[in-house]
Amino acid sequence: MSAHLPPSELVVVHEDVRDALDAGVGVVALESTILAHGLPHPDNVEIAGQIEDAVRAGGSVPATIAVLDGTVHVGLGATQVERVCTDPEIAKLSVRDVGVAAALGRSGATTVASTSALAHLAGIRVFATGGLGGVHRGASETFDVSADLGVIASTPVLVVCAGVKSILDVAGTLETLETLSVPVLGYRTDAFPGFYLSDSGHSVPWRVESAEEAARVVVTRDRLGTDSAGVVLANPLPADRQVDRQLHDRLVAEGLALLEREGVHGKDVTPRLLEFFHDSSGGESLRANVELVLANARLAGEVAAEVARRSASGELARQA
Ligand code: PSU
Ligand code: MN
Repeated sequence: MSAHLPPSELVVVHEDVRDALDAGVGVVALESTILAHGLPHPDNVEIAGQIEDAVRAGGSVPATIAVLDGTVHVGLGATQVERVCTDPEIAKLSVRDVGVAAALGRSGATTVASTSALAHLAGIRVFATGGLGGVHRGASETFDVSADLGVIASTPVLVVCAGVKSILDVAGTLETLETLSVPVLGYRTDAFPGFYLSDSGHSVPWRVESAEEAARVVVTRDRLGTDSAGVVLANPLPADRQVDRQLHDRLVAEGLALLEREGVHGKDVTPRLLEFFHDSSGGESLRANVELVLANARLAGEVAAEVARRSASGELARQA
């Protein structure tokens, strides 16, 4: 699938990313909202580098995506990553915000939704993150359903994540993914992960045993052309690395009460909760968060490398 890139004053693809795409090397998109709004400063700067290294260890090239002074960047240099991690003016941009930020010359970090959309524009097929946005508890009253779900449903990018947090309505999120025709694959698991927990208590419809199998799903779906939905690849923390369940349940209950008390809503919900978890878990939530993001980046690196390899050999087969 070739990318139809917008003009370069709007979207700049980093040289390393462009070279990798041209050479048929795997590329993994990375979101910047987890850096700017999901992980505490100053740890986020070092973690950003570790995430990129994990993609490389998986055999692919990382492309962290953000909007800086009105320009979309697909692939950031170290100074730009540092700015995303440090600048308090960095907004949180979902897809609807990207064009506005571009027009007004603003800067912002991209969510799962906007990162997927921009990755697709650049011809990137695989994306790694921590947790997906989803259906919030009480959504039947508040209508708070993350734009992540709708965008994944219409954007052919595979997203590696550790499920969704149990602050969300996990069952409702899975039902919505089914309604939107987004395939959900468990990586070596039958259970949909619960971010800090290895098992959310809900099952996944499909299970794959390897990066190679996940890549085969991407390439086969492309060749079949049934639809242009993305794929969710759910990668759980190993059971012995998950957050203690009692601590987890306490944090979720207290976090939800805090939102209520502070009247937090809309796009501030997730960042506020993450901040609360990091402040109140004695480092446990951060430890687990970092481990799962690194594991997802590594796996995404392996899947993207395999997708690239299969796509290249498909090209050769067609030319022969
Ligand atoms: N889940 C996490 N950490 C995060 C996010 C989600 O565990 O940082 C971020 C992602 O960028 C995701 C966004 O796309 O929050 C979803 O926000 P909302 O619910 O406002 O759509
Ligand atoms: Mn929301």
